[in-house]
Amino acid sequence: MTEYNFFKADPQKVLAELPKETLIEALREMVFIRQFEMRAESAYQQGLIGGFFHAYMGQEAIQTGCVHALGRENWFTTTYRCHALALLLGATPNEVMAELYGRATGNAGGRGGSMHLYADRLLGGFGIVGGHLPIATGAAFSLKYQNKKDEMSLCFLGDGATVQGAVHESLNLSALWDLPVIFVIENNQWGMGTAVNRAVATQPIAEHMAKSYDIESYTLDGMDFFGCYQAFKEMGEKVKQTSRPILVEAITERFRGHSISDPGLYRSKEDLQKAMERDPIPRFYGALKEANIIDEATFEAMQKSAKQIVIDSMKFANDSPWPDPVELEEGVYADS
Ligand SMILES: Cc1ncc(C[n+]2csc(CCOP(=O)(O)OP(=O)(O)O)c2C)c(N)n1
Repeated sequence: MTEYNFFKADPQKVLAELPKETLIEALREMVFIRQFEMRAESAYQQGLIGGFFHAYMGQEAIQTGCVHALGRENWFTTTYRCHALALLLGATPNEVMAELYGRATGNAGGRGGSMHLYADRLLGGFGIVGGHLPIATGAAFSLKYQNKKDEMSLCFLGDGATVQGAVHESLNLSALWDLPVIFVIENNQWGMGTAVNRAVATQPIAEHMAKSYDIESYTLDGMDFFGCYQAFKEMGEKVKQTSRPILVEAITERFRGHSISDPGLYRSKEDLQKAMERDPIPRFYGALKEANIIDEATFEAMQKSAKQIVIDSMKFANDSPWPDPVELEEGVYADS
């Protein structure tokens, strides 16, 4: 069992610092992401959605905390597990659901599906493991080149990706050139069916790897909104001041299989149950309730409204036209 030296969160400070509405909004977003994926999963099982589908369930506090701490006005990249980040960065539930349904009204015109979602500041969900780190590094280089000091590049990757060559090339260049980028390893314990300790030689991953590139690292409880929010806030300030990259490892656990077609037989029910006891949503809700920021009725109404928006998005998707095959080759090259 790896021992982690977690960033020390101070929930009371966050509760005092953030307006009540912002805290409720963050919880609403996490609830919404969960509802969205649960219902999309059932649509998949009914044959309404095809292709790949990787759920983010269990990991919601990380990207929600990050976006709240640093704002949307940065450049984001992530893996194929990208439903949450697209929704957090402003892609509408209708366009994301329609993309899963493969319809012309979808986020990528029905061409990308679940793994390739975009928003104004989301450069993509990417299917090649580790392949997006050079893109995140390029975004950071571009910001530095243009002397845009208020923005940074934020890149999410999995634990399994950390042993890919492109990841190390990106860490090296961003350290060498002092690029404003935060690489966030979401360690959900598994790379498909392989446990992280069977795939990655040195752990805690960020702590070890950052030393090789002479950059700072953070290790976070990725199932705690407060810790994620506070740590990203602190890191953001450091990156703005120093323009040095930071490597983060957020410890979490995915609640579903690698993708929807994975029954997850490599993980015992007891281990999953234990992980689910740390579910970031009830934890965050419990803390807000204790602080008298939210009550049960408001939480229930929040869940009900999320469900309704998701159901409406499914209807929108289902009623939308299929892409016209004549347009298949459009949108491949950018206009110069
Ligand atoms: C270069 C490359 N190799 C292999 C794959 C197949 N593959 C898809 S996801 C995955 C596991 C990645 O695990 P991790 O980085 O921990 O991310 P997680 O899925 O746990 O979020 C693999 C090996 C791929 N998509 N790209």
